Amino acid sequence: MLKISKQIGVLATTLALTALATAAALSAPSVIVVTLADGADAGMATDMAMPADMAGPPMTITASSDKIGPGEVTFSVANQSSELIHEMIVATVRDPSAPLSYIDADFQVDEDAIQVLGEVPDLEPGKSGELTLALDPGTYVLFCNMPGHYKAGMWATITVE
Ligand SMILES: [Cu+2]
Repeated sequence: MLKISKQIGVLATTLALTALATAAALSAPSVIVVTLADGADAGMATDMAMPADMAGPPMTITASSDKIGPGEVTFSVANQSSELIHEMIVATVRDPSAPLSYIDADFQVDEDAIQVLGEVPDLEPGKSGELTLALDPGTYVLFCNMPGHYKAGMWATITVE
């Protein structure tokens, strides 16, 4: 009797684990579609001699949702530019009211001063890429760090809660 009840116990445990695995498989990661874009003659905006506010058409990074639940998130990133390379970097935002640390001489966000969680780097025009991260509640910034692009407008924030 003891042996049989032990086996039933093992079976029950196995069934419970199977149920957990099935539940995990069913809750697919959230997907955020991210679009990277720039104006028709956005080549102007790469002219480093110009201040960002005079740099021609704005560059944009657009997320399909700015608020999601915690857990696995897949960023499906498409560079819609016809001529420029863009990228998407995901970083933790400790203080949503403060701008990211910036290196003026390089026209780039200082990636060493922030907590970068992952990126879809250097997407050629028309190309796409994916990044999956497990995100805890908090605020995150998505941005492109090709020189000049952050200040030209390529950043967006998302909230996980
Ligand atoms: Cu860019």
